[in-house]
Amino acid sequence: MDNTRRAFMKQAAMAAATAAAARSGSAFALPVVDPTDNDASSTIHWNKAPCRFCGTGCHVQVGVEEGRVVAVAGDKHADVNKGLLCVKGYHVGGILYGKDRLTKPLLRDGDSYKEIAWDEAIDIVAKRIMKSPNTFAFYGSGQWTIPEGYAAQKFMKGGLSNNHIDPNARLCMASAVTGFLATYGVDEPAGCYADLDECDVLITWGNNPAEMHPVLFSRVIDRRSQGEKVRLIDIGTRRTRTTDAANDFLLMKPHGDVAIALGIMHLLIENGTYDKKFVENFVNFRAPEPENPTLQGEAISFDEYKKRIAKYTPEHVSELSGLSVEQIRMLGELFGDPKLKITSLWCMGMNQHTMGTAINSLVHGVHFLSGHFGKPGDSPTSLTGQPSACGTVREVGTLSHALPGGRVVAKEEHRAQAEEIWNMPSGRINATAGHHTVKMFDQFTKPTDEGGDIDTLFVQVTNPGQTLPNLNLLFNDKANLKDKFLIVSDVYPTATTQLADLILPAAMWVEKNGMVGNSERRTQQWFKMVDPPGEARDDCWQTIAIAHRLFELGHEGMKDKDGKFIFAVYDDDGEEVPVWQWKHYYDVNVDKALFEEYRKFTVMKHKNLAPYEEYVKARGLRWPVVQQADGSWRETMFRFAGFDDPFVAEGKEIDFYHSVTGDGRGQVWFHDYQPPPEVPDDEYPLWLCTGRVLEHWHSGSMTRRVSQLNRAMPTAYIEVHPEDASALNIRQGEVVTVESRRGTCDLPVWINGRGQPPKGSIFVPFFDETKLINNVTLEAHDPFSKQPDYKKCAVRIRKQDAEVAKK
Ligand SMILES: Nc1nc2c(c(=O)[nH]1)N[C@H]1C(S)=C(S)[C@@H](COP(=O)(O)OP(=O)(O)OC[C@H]3O[C@@H](n4cnc5c(=O)[nH]c(N)nc54)[C@H](O)[C@@H]3O)O[C@H]1N2
Ligand SMILES: Nc1nc2c(c(=O)[nH]1)N[C@H]1C(S)=C(S)[C@@H](COP(=O)(O)OP(=O)(O)OC[C@H]3O[C@@H](n4cnc5c(=O)[nH]c(N)nc54)[C@H](O)[C@@H]3O)O[C@H]1N2
Ligand code: SF4
Ligand SMILES: [Mo]
Repeated sequence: MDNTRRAFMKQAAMAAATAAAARSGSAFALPVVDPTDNDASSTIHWNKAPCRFCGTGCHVQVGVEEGRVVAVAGDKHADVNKGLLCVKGYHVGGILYGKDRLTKPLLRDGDSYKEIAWDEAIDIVAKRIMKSPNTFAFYGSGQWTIPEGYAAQKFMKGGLSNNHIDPNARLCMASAVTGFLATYGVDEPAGCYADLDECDVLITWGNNPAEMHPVLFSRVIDRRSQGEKVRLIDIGTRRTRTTDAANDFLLMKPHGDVAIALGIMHLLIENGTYDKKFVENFVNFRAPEPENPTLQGEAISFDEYKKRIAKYTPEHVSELSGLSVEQIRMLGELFGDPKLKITSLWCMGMNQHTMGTAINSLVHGVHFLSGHFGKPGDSPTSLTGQPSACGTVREVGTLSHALPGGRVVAKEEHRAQAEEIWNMPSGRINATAGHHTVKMFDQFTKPTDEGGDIDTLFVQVTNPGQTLPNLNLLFNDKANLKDKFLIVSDVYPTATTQLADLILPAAMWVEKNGMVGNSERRTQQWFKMVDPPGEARDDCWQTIAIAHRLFELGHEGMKDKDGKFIFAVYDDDGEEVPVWQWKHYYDVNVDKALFEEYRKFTVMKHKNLAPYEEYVKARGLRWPVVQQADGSWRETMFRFAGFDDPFVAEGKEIDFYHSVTGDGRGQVWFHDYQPPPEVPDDEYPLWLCTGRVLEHWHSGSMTRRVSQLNRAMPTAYIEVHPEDASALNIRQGEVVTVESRRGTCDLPVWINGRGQPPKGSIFVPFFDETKLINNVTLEAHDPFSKQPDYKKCAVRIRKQDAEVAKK
């Protein structure tokens, strides 16, 4: 890229991604170095790593001096971000250096904690598990590295024969997964980020990439600023930063997306503009069974499909969705135009949805029916939120029903494959799925004598005490249950550590080796660059150390068929390295050993990964990665498309080679519209939507400790429409109480703020641990994905009485 274009792209990205920080007067530096050549005269040593935060998966260059991260720059060699970063990326180094990092294991001692040695901490955990292995559960994360998740997975399903392992990605990507499985028979997007460089039309279905995937979004804004025509259509329930950049904003009612997708399909059929060739060659039609619907559903004919879709006329869809008839017709015409290249993007609006599986399948269906599929820029692309929700959760399969490489515990053949790779006796893996997240916490916070069958819970790299829905139901009751034991590995004190019985201090990001996988199937690797503070240690080491203590205590599951420790790692001379002892953990590359074992799973469902060393050289590679005749490794940009995907049958244009119907075809689903799980009424007259802001990462545990980010967005707030505010007699900045049937939260009011909800609707971000909006949200979830709906529930606003206001 020439210098002018680079400078320009920097500008465009900064404008799109960091306007908020700039407006609030906070300054941050652009990279002033070219870190790619380590200069011998400099005392700063540079190395590559993916950014710690979002699923975009930008690469940064990390500058280390005297054992500390002192600088961070965008990595111009990275295809994802080409040298750019958003405001969180530029400040990612700061997250290591909050003043209150956890540095010692802490054991609850009445109302306070006492410091204990690691050996004792590991022993306490192992003995609790030994006493009752089946009532133990592991709650993990899409922010686990791939080796961390793989170790946890093997420990639970292979070691303990216990499937109670589930990640926070259940709250995030589960509906995308079930949508892909129902449609393609295999998970994860066909397209990649290059679609954003090629599309003529970009549709965001209720997501806000200007703040949540800012560098990715800047790719589109950049094209536009250079005079290319890209039409941006933002469908959503509130105006956001993304709306500011959109040509069209289509304001819908909550759940309106389902009606809109059905309406587009109706018009494609009615106008005869569906893609006849695509339909004839590449798809089947499907619908849920009338009784006891399953994820697979049942086949229906195209005629039957036409009959069912007939009622979704623009007029009916307008009523259900709140869009005008003209807006629906406009969408129908766009998809009916074969000359356009249309990319759909979505994230939590469609996933955190009690019809999450359905709406995911329907949007894929819109693209199939219209033939907008299989060409660069013409693609339905589900975005991932966390840096490794794809790599660690979906690919490693750390969900309660899954095994690595797209395998599931329910299938005997799949269990046998895992047992073989793990060299474990046949029958070791339990065939029954474990508890999904909501169930897991429900069981953990229910008294044992009332059937609460989880009594020890290990939480790594996630903060459920702030981020689970309906905290009063799913988390806060832990405080009163003395026989329940909560173990939390984190880097800072959080809402979750507050109720912990044992706190384990963790090493984070470049304090350890790691690998993650982003939204576009890109697997990325980095090396440890600095030491963690105090006695903080890697999550993967914690798991292995607990496993080894169990091995010492005689737990049979910690042995393979030959009696060897299930996490045995060998050096180049074939000697076992005692990696369960911290002082030896970095004698070998444990990540590499685990990754090479995990790779064996990835060839089973065409999710092939390259050897570890290939990722050391690259800024990530998109799977499937296959070896070429000349020995080199080739990544895949466009899956299922004959021109790029190595697994498409010879001569085929499109091949859904994991088709659930076994005929290479994808499924176009029909689902009837259903209303949201809770709807405003006289008592609770407002919609509440929750989500995020540019400057903060989720629970804010990391970003609120970086002063530049914290100053830019110091507090959570409630966005209220001016007319609602005046009807309620509330003023800008006034603190009010948001109340639902489940709980309350006090927040300052922001009228005409960052985002603008329509009349009758409010929005609250969830990053602020002093203002827990999840006391208010709803745990209702999709029947297939079990993902809860954080995007809509019924609330009211109460003015605080004079007494409270004075305090
Ligand atoms: N700055 C920052 N970036 C992040 C994160 C972060 O914490 N901070 N987190 C990352 C993670 S893990 C995730 S999952 C993503 C989330 O990224 P997004 O999904 O883009 O963001 P949210 O703020 O969760 O979603 C809010 C949107 O939900 C839409 N919505 C509400 N109801 C409905 C509905 O019924 N249907 C549809 N289709 N849409 C609806 C609204 O239009 C609203 O704008 O962000 C990732 N990126
Ligand atoms: N109201 C509302 N709630 C939501 C959502 C919403 O839209 N609205 N979205 C949901 C979604 S999509 C998501 S993904 C979840 C996210 O929810 P969480 O995963 O609970 O939130 P995070 O803040 O990312 O939690 C990560 C934790 O790990 C710690 N940490 C960082 N690095 C390390 C490490 O290397 N090791 C260890 N052990 N700890 C580390 C951090 O300090 C932090 O406490 O929130 C969900 N909750
Ligand atoms: S867009 Fe996401 S991955 Fe890229 S710098 Fe920002 S937070 Fe990091
Ligand atoms: Mo997420």
